[in-house]
Amino acid sequence: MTRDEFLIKTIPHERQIKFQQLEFYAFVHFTVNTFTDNEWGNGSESPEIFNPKKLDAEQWVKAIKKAGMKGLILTCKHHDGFCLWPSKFTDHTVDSAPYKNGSGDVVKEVSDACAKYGIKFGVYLSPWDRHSKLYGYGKPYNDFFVNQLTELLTNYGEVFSVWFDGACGEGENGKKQFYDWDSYYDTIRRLQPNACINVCGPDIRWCGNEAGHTRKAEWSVVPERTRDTEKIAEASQHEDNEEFRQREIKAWDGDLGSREVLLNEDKLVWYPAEVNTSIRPGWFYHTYEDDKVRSLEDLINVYNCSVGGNSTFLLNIPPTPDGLFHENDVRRLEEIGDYLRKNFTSNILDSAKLYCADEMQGYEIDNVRCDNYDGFFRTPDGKTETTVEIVWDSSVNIANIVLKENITQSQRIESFTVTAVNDGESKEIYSGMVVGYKRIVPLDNVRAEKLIIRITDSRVAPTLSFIGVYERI
Ligand code: FUL
Repeated sequence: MTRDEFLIKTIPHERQIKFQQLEFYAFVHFTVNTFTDNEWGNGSESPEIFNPKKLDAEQWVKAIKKAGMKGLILTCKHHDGFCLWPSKFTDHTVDSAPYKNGSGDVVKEVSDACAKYGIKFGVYLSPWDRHSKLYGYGKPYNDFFVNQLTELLTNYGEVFSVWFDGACGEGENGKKQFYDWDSYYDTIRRLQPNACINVCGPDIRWCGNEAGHTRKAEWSVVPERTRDTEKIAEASQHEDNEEFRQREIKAWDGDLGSREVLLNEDKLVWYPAEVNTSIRPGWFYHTYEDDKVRSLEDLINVYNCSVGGNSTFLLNIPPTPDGLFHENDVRRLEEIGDYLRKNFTSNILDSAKLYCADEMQGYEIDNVRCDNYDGFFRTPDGKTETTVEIVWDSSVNIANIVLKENITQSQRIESFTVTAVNDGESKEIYSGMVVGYKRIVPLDNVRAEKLIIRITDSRVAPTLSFIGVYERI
């Protein structure tokens, strides 16, 4: 077996494919911090302050749906330990809050609203709990955590994601809590086998920053040790450990999966990136950030680089103390939805002819007209370069090109270029590295009668499951 043949043996689990297909989904940070104006609570906040008088989970869900998002992950418990659901394992919950006279359950309201509007529901449960007296005492805390996880994964319908943060402080005893990740993962696999475990988990990796940046080449096939959660969580505490530092792969390292990086790795995993960032500077709501909602241009750029850069995009929108999304955020979400509809609806590939000299029987180039993995294009093994021509009868205006590999066959394409031909004149208009699940090539109305897509390097043989060429409507 050649090295490249070994690399393409790593493929996604079904749950990872389904997750990546969601593409764009919401984070909602909401807890006592919303009322104290803080980003991190210390666990001593009184539940008395939690009283979102106008809370309307349907308003949140309708707004994210309009933006084209497919899921929502709620901070059911952040580092402060306050539970948005009436957990039986602590009284530091909505039960002790004035909200709905202690009979509220925000997790239920949000999961019900998601179910009503066809949005997937996910849970963020902070392993670091600054309120719990058990924190720092080992097993008793881990049991408590598993009990809370069990409540969330049993009582609120299907969960698509369990999002674990790496933050880990000391307990009141001055001791660090060792998280029993294996028992957390076992609980999730047992109760919600289709859920992906993100960040401090084996299914979806943190892209390495919270600003919304994506690497030029975001690889889904990476060394297994990339997902060593203990090491991510403990990274800062091991700075003096030379041997550890040499072995460690940090989530923010520049290159996680090129051939060179994988050269001496014998254990690889499918571990795709998620880009998580907030629509405002903070994760929680602050009035003073009402005029700091990120611009449409900025967010579209993050979208193109993440969803269109072989990653998923988790965008946080923090509700106000009233329990509503602020009108500025709602407006921006609507604008994103409008932009996506205008730019990715009219696929003019339908009116073009497709040519490729390296077609194989059963893997013809025309298979890329259908956006699924049932039919796809590929070249014969060993043919790592190929050229696809897309030809119209007369010139067209192109706003975006979308390329997708068939990731059930692993991630193979390593570099490609796009050339536009207009009035017989050729010009290379884009050169990129990976494609993976999806590559968006934003072009802003390039005129062309012909496009030439050259795949200039790939592992074993490139696949394409879909090509979209979009004009703006
Ligand atoms: C971080 C947390 O400390 C922030 O408060 C926020 O929840 C972010 C998504 O993850 O690690």
